[in-house]
Amino acid sequence: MGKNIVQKIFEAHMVSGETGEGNLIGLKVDQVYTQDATGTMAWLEFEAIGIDRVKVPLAVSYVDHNMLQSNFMNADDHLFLQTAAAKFGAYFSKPGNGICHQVHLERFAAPCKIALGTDSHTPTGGGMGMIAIGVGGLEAATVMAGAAFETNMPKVVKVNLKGKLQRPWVTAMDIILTLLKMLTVKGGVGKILEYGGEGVKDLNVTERATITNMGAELGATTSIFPSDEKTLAFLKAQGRGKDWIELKADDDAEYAEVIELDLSAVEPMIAQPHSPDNVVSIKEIAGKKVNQICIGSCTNSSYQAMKAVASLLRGNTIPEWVNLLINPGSKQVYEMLSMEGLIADMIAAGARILEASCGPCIGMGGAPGTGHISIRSYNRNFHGRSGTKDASVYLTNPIACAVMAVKGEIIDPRDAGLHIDEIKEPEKFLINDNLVIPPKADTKDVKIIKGPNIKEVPVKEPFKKIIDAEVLLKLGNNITTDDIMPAGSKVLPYRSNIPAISEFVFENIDRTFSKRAMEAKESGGGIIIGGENYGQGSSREHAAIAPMYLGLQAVIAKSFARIHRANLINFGVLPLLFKSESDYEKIEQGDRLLIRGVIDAIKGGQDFKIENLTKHYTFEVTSNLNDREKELILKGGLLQYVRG
Ligand code: MIC
Ligand code: SF4
Repeated sequence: MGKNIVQKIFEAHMVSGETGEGNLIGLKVDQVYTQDATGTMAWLEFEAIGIDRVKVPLAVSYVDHNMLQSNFMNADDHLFLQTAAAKFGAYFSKPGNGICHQVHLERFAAPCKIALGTDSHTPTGGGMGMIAIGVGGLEAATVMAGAAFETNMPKVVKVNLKGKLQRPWVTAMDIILTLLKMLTVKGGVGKILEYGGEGVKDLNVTERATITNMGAELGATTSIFPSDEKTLAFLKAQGRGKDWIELKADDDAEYAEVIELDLSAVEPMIAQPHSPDNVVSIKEIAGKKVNQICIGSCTNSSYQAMKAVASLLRGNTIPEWVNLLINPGSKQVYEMLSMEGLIADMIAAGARILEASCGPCIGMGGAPGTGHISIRSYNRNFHGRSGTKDASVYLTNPIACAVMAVKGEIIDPRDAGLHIDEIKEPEKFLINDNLVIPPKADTKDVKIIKGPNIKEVPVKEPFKKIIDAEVLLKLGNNITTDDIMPAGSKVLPYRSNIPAISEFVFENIDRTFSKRAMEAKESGGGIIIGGENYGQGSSREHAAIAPMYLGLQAVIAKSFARIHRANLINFGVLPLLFKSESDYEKIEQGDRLLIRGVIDAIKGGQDFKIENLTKHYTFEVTSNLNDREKELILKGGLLQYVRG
């Protein structure tokens, strides 16, 4: 029987288990990378494990999220990360070098490798033909310390592309928005999307990367493209032709499912507030006046995309009611645009050019005004994520963004009467890695420097036989990690300080949460009730550690997003699933729940009977843990498990 791409890479990296849907497998990992907002925890966790040097062939620590230095905290974190990378043998990508996913794609990603990153958009590397998976910091730390990456084998779904995009107005972003419309933010859960078919050759590596990047919004474990001549051309242009290997699925490869997509039928699309799957064609909502446009982020920051934006802006000017912000994704792209005078075109049109970092995407500056409409070429438009609760954030392709910046309203780019040059990726990129510090051989004299805001990683007490806890909050479907642990310029600097950041848990949903949780901690702790896809979005393990620090014992939900579920388990919090959805309806905030025989249930059949002491009825839940997860949750979490 023929093999698909995913099977080929997995089999070449397998150290335990067998490929086959649902099986627990152990994989040898080639590359691990961290970014600053999740990296401080990851490197503190690596230090706590007590290993001298990373054991993976390549580790990179990036700084790209916490770039607004309004006091000492972020700068101290950067220095901690730099000295930790120096101590433990990782590359360090300095602030200013760019967004981790874009830089990684340019300088390190390679076909047939497996990479883990402490960020949910790590699948960007799938555009290069690698398996790139987003994980929590502790997962990354244990892999860097030499462990295999253990996971249940996801379903492999083929996305069969045919035809060609209607260029130049329709872009790769419209492909992934079309898929989000078809499949929704839950559509990829438990799946790897493998792209194939004739249409693949219409897309270059950075376009493929836009699609795999935003596959995270489908909830997919990752997404991957084949490695072909386009991959070779990109690697050669990056001076890395030797990293190329061909990778393609066998003709008779099998898939759990096949999704057909005709590229020639894809229209310019836009995701409306407040979810990346709330997608319509731009035409359907044309005419709305816009206040802010943001172009860039890890989704749409390639040289090609930025040059197209510059070509559209050239000779035009933005109207008086529009603010245009542009954040190129990497220093490489930024430097090239500057040398070619393209930044000048953007500035002349009225753009505010930001540094090569995440910026407004994560609410690190650039928050829209009250009730404003912000159009972004980014990947997430969750409620409040921009930093302004009542702003309406829309997501669309970078060319459409530039057109809307000029016209001041939502408009199908094909109807705007503007000129755009047809632009391709260059044959040679400018290579200047002066902001990347390579690992050193001798690290014994290196001192790790920790500023006063950097605190130890808290750990959880292992479970007792009984959980007797209060329902602190009942929530609906698709709760994001931004809802659980908000980001933004006020909160992000506390990423290395769990006691301080825990005060912001669920801040945008219920301001009293952390206070109530702390009180409940004294008398047995808390339980959260969630709907479908609980914890979608970011990989931030703070959405698990901070609630754990506040005494959270369990989350009972209809279903969980993959990374958040793993983060809960890694920090000793039980993810429980309702057996009957009608029980979800009956529970209310404030109910007291009693779960007996917790340890036996985890070790045994994983069926738990819960008594609702307030409403006097019993209901059943299950935990669905694999053997490794059972063991580590019983120890109180992954850190205690790896320390033995
Ligand atoms: C995001 O896009 O939500 C982030 C910020 O990049 C996160 C990581 C984080 O919260 O630090 C992600 O995608 O994992
Ligand atoms: Fe940064 Fe936004 Fe990409 Fe997350 S989605 S890595 S915040 S640019």
